[in-house]
Amino acid sequence: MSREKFYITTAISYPNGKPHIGHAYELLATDALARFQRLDGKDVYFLTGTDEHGIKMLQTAKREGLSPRELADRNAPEFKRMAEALNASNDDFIRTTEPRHYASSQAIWKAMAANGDIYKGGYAGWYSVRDEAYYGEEETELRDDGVRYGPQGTPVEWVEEESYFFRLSAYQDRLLAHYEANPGFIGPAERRNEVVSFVKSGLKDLSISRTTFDWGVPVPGDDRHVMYVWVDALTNYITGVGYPDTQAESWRYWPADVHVIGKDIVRFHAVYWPAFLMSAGIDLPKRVFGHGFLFNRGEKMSKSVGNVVDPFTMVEHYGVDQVRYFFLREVPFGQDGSYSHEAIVNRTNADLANDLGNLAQRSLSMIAKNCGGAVPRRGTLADADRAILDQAETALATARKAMAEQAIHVALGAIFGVVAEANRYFAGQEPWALKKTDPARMETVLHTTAETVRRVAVLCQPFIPASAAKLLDLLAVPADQRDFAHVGDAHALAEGTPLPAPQGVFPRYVEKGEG
Ligand code: ME8
Repeated sequence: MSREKFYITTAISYPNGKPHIGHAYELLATDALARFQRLDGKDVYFLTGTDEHGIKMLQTAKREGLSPRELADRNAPEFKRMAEALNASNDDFIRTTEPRHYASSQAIWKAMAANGDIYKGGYAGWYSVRDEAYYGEEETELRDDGVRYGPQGTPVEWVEEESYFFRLSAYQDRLLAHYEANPGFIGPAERRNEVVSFVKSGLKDLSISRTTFDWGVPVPGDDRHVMYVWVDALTNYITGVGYPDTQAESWRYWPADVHVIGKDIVRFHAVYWPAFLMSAGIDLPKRVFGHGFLFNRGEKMSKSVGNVVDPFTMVEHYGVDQVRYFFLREVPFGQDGSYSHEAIVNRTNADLANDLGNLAQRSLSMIAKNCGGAVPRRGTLADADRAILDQAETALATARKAMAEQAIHVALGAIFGVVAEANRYFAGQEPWALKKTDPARMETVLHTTAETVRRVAVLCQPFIPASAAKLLDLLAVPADQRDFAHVGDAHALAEGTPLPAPQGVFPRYVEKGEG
C-alpha cells in the first residue's frame, strides 16, 4: 500500500541580508510539522529556499556595490547554513534564480495567459518597495513627516509604467466560494476573517510585470518586462515538485498540504496564489497557515530596525534543541511572541534539564546501579503504572490532532504534561525505598519510568530531534523502531536488554559567574 503523501513548505526568504530569528522560527516550526508527519508514517516532502528577485534585492545590491546575483550568491548560502544549524530536515532548498524556476514561472504565466487572464495596460499607483506591493490611494496615508505610508507602515512612492495585468477581479466570487467550501483553507481563524473581508471589499486587477528594471524572470514573448516578484516567488512551491513537468515523480506531492508563512504575507498566499492556480488550471494548496511575529522583548525585529538577533549565535549559545524547544513551546503557534534571555533560560532549564533530563537521568542511573545495567523486569503492573503508560500513549492522539492544525504548542504541552506526571509518579513510588523493602516492585517502577521516557522520547523527536535521539540511544531503542507506530505497549522495552552507561542529555544553563 502506498503511503499518504504530505507536502509542506516555508515562505522563501529574501536574501537581501542575513537570516534573522523570524526566518529561523518559521523554519524550525515547519521542520517540527514535517518531522511529525514523517514519524507518523507519511511520505513527506519539505521545501524551503530563497526569493532572490525584485526591487528589494536590487536596491540592497546597489547600496553594497554588488550585482543582485552577487548579493544572492553571497547570502543564499547563509540561509542554507541556517537550515543546517537548526537541524532542519528539508528535502530541497530552492533558489528562485535557478533555471528550473525560470521554466516553471514562464509556464504558469503562459497557462494564465492562455486562459485569457493576462492583458497589457498602463499602471500608475502607490508602490511600497519594502512590501513589494502596490496599494490603492485609500490604503495609504500622508503623515506629518511629508511621507506617504502604506497599510504596513512602510513608505510608498508614485510609480507609472506599462504593465501586464492579471484579471484578479474575475476571481473574487470563486475565491469566496472556495473559502466557504473549505473552512480549513486559511488558519488561524483571525487570518481567515481578514482575508475574507479583504476579498469581499472588492478585488482589483493586479499589475504583474515591471519594465523599470530587469532583475526578474522575463515575461514570455515580451522580454522588456520582468515578472512582478510575487508571481515568480509564489510559483516556487510548484517548481519544487517538478512543475511544469506534471509527469514527474515528484509532482505526486502537489497540492501542498500546508504553506507555512508569516501573518504579513497571508494576502499573497490566500488571495493571489489560489487565483493564479485557478487560472492556470492547477489544484489549490489545502491550507495556508499564517504564524505570528517574534519580538525581542516586545519590539518588532527587522533588518532596518537593526535589532536582529543572529540565529547562529543563539543556537551556539543555548544549544539547538533548547532554541527549538523554547520557541515551539513558549509561543502559541499563530500568535505573536516575545523572547528574552531570561525566558529561554527559565523555560529550558525547567522543562528540559529539570523535568525530562532528571527523570531520565535518575531512573537510568538507578537501573545501572541496581539492575545490572539492563532493562529491569516489568512484573505485574499496578494501576498507577498503567495510568502513566496510558497517558504517554494518549499524548500521541492529542499531538496528532494538534499538529494537523499546526497547534504545535498544544502537542508539546501534552507531551510535557506526561513528563510532569511521570516525575510525580517517580517521586511518589520512591523506588529507592523499594530497593530494600520490595525489589521486584522497584524493578516494575523503574521499568515503567524508563518505558515512559521511551514513549516521550519517541514523541519528542519532531521538536528536539538530536536530544530525543540521545535518549533513545540510552534506552537502546533500535533506529527502525523509533517512529510513532512503535509508541504503544507492543513495543515496550524488552526485559534484560543491556543499556549503555547513562549520560546527561540536557545540560543546565548556568549564568557566567554562577557556576
Ligand atoms: O516575505 N517573526 O520574505 P522575508 C516571525 N520573500 N516571522 C517573521 C519575522 C518575525 N520577526 N520576520 C519575517 C518574504 N518573518 C517573501 C516571501 S513566499 C512565496 C515569499 C517571516 O524574508 C515572514 O512572515 O521578508 C515570512 O513568512 C518569512 O519570514 C520570510 O520573510
